[in-house]
Amino acid sequence: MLRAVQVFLLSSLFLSAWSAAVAAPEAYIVSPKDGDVVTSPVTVVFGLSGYGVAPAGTMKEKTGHHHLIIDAPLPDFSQPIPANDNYRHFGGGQTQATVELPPGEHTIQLLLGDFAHMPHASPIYSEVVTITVR
Ligand SMILES: [Cu+2]
Repeated sequence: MLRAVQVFLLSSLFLSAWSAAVAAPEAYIVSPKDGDVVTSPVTVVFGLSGYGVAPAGTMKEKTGHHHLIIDAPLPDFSQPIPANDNYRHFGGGQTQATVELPPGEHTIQLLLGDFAHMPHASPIYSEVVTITVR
């Protein structure tokens, strides 16, 4: 019985270590939440797991910087991420941003870019969050 418990504990330890090692990196918007009604300016908090945040220009494996996509679709992954009001770069390594948005419904989404503002080979992007600015 004790032996069975030991085997079980060891295998679950091994499994959790293994799944942590192979878990896909993930970008997510911590806040606001999907469906939130907010006032402008809106502070958007960026989340990232499995990868690190590094400023643009820093060539380091498994890192990138955040891009906030506002009211626009994901861009062409084979090109550098556009830079305009709809695709905002946070090349300083910022993990949150405060943006002015006119009243109405808006979508926001994160896309990680590498040192050269390119999406990664397996692009890392968040779910789309829809908010309403009062
Ligand atoms: Cu960029």
